[in-house]
Order: sequence, then C-alpha cells, then structure tokens
Amino acid sequence: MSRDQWGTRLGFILAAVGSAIGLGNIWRFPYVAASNGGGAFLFPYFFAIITAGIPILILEFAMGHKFRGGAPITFSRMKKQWEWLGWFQSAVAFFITTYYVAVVAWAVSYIFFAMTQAWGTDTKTFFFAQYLGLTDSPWKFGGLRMNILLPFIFVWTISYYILSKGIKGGIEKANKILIPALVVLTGVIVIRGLTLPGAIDGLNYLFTPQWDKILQPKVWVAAYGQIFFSLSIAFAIMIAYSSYLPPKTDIVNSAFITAFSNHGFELFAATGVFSVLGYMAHTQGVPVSEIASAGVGLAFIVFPKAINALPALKGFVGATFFTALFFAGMTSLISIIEAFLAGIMDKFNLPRQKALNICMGASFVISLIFVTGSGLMVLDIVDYFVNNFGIVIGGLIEVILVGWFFDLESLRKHANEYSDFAIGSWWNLMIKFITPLFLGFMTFQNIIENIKKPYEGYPLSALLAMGWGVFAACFILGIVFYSMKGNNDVMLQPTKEV
Ligand code: MET
Repeated sequence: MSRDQWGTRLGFILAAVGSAIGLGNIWRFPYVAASNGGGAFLFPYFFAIITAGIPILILEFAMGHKFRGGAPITFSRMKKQWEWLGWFQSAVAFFITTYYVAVVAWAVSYIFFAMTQAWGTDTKTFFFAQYLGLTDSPWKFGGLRMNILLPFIFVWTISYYILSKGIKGGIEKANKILIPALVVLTGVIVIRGLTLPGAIDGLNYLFTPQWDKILQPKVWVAAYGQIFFSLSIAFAIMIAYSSYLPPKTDIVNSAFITAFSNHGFELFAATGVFSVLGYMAHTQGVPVSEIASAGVGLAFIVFPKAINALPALKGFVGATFFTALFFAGMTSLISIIEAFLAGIMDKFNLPRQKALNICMGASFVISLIFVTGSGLMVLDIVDYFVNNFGIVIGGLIEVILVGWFFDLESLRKHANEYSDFAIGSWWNLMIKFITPLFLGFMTFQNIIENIKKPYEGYPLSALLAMGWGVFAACFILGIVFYSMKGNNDVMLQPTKEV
C-alpha cells in the first residue's frame, strides 16, 4: 500500500495549525492561565515554548518525515523497543479523543443556546444541572444524556466522514475551509471585546505578571502541559501528520510557522475572551480574578453570562464564539484520531476504512461515559492526569531517549536539509539538557504533590481509577500493542529512503 500524502505544503501547515489550534486555545488556555496566577502564567508559558514547544515540534516533524510512519512505527525505526513509547503516546491520544469529542459537542449545543440566550440568567445552573445533569460524584453516572447525545453523534459523524476521505481529500480539505473561517470568527470576538468598556481590566489581568506565583512547581507543570497540549506534541499527532509530507520539505520553517500561528492565535483568542470578561467585571463591579477563576466552566458558564451582559447583538456574538470553538475543536479532533489511526494502519497493514472503523468504534464506546451525568467530573480528572502526567511524561521519555540514546545530530541535519534557515546546536541543547532537566524536576515535584493532596478533592477511588488508572492504562496499552504481532518486519524498513 502506498502511503497517503499531503497535496501541498500549505495544506500540511494548515492541518498542523488546525491540530494545534483547538479547544486548548479557546477553552483551556484562559482557565489554565486564570487558575495559575493569570499573568504569572505567561512567564513559564513562554519559557516552555522556547525550551520545549518549538524544539520538540521540530523534532517530531523531523522524525515523522524521516521515518515516514505514525508514532509507533517511527519510534520502532529509531530503535526496535521504542515502539512501546509510540503506543504509549497513541494511547494518550486515544483517551484525549474520548473526552475531547464531548467538549466539541457541548460547543455545538451552545451555538444554538447562544442564539436566544437559552441559558437564562443563571448560566451555572443551566450548564451543570440542566444541560449536563451533573451528579454529585464521579461514580454516579446517572444514565446517558439524550440532549448531549445528539450533538455528540453529529460531531463523531463529521469526524468519521472527514477521516474516511484520507489525508489530502479529507483532512487537508477540511482545514482549508475551517481554519480561515476560524480566524475570521475569532476576529469578530476580539473586535467586539476590545471595543467594550472595561476590556482593559481583563487584559491587565491576563498580561500583568504576579511574580509570587511563579515559584510554584504546579504553575510550571501546568505551563508545560498547556504547551504540549496546545501544540499537539508528545502524543503522536505531529509525528503522524509529518509522516505524510513529501520528501523535500522545509521542516524548520514549517515548525516555526505552526508554533507562531498557534501561540499567536492563543493570545489573540485570549484577548477576545479576557476583554469580554473585563467588560463583565466592569458592569458587575467585581474584580476580573473572581470571574475568570471558573475552571473548565469558563467558556460554558462565565462566557454565556458575559454574552448576557452585552449591550447588543448578543445572539450573534455568542453564536460566533461557539462556532469558533466548534471549528477549532473539529480540526484538532480529526488530528488526534489520525494519530492513533496511523499507528494501527501501519502496524497491522490495514486499509484506512477498516482501521478507522476499529479506532473510532473503540473510542466511541468509551467516550459515552462523557455523555453521562458525571461526565464533567470524569473529564476533569482524565484531562488533568492525561495532560500533567501522560503527555508530560511521554514527552520527557521522548526527549531523553532521542536526546541521549539516538544520533540527535542526524535529526538536526535532516530537519535542516531543505530548510530556508538552519537550526543551530542550541536545538540539541534544549532537547538534551534543558527540557529533560526542567520537565523531569517539575514532573517529580508534581507527582509528590498529587500523592500528598488528591486533585480537587475528588474521592480517592475515582482518582485512582480515572486518573492514575488511565495513566497506567496508557503504559499497559503500550506494552500490549508493542508485543502484538503485526507488520513489524516491514516496519523495520522505511518504505522510502528520504
Ligand atoms: N492542540 C489541541 C488543542 O489545543 C489539542 C490536541 S488535539 C485534540 O486543543
């Protein structure tokens, strides 16, 4: 079987940007920043972009491009046993998919709610009680929520359709439409936000550093976690996407364009969100910090409230915001499914359609848990553990293995081969020393903290099963898939020398 390929380099960049820009930028970044000291978060955030985000993105583009496979085949071509890490990262991607799709489905519902402000004045009760039917424990599922099931199936169906059309005809095409549309929609929110009174208070909150917070390891781990999540690195996506690149490709430039577009967009979208929050704080006479600290509910509770407070065009601005969230989520969702789909297609030599049915079938079944009354709590736990441990530790192992037990220099040469500007040895320094040191130390601290103090006060049994358990499941799935008999002999030989 010949490997699928992107139609154009622009198509690849749009798809990579589409993967990077997602719920993480619009829904996650504002609340992670807000709960980690607002402006204080930005310093570790930029530090993590430079020391880890961009270097790892270049690394993954170079790896996928050179070894032409999804994460498992790529790692196995570097060293046979490393295939395990590829499966570990694919498992992380698999679990993220299961809850990511639910949040995209909420966004779809909220497009409609926004039109008439169906959420009423008490947006919190509406979201938690009426919409999610939230129970009082992660273990109390309370049955499937039919109101969520409909948009949920809608989102799954679109993803299935796009992915079944392949790389060029599906993913590339979808991104060519959705990404420009997303930029326009977000632009509308930013313009509306910035022209509201009080906007500046929201921006001040986001951009004023509170230096006392930055000594906490948890802020740094959250920053690294956010960078990895936001750039879609260390969980199989970018390796898979770059494996579909034509041989002569400018790797370095593509990585920089992807990273700058993603973080530029992240701050752009946050400008819109925080200026609207600033306006709301202004009208209610409360500090922005009070409004912004709403955790996962920021986009679905606080933002609707802010829409209610707008002087005009509430339906239009609200629907625009949630459509943006929907589009951003869709382009990321398809990338994360492609991440483990590529691994399955490679290893078992399956045609796309068949592999897609297996992969999406399995994630669909598990994702149903997020359509129940305890969905939000399970999501909060899984998201926290998968990001702060799964992604971060997968990334840590990746940089240690590749930096110390592989010819890193050969990857730098490969990345530079067709690139307009070459990366210097600073890159080796980041991959080999800076990232593993920082990430290793922070992760260690964070593990200790989490053992001492259970996350968010959830019952220990739930944290063990849904948090640590999912993390352990990624390890086990890694071993299981690694040991399965597949197309391994073929896997040792790159299909094409590049
Ligand atoms: N990069 C994506 C985001 O920021 C997340 C990974 S792909 C589901 O939302």
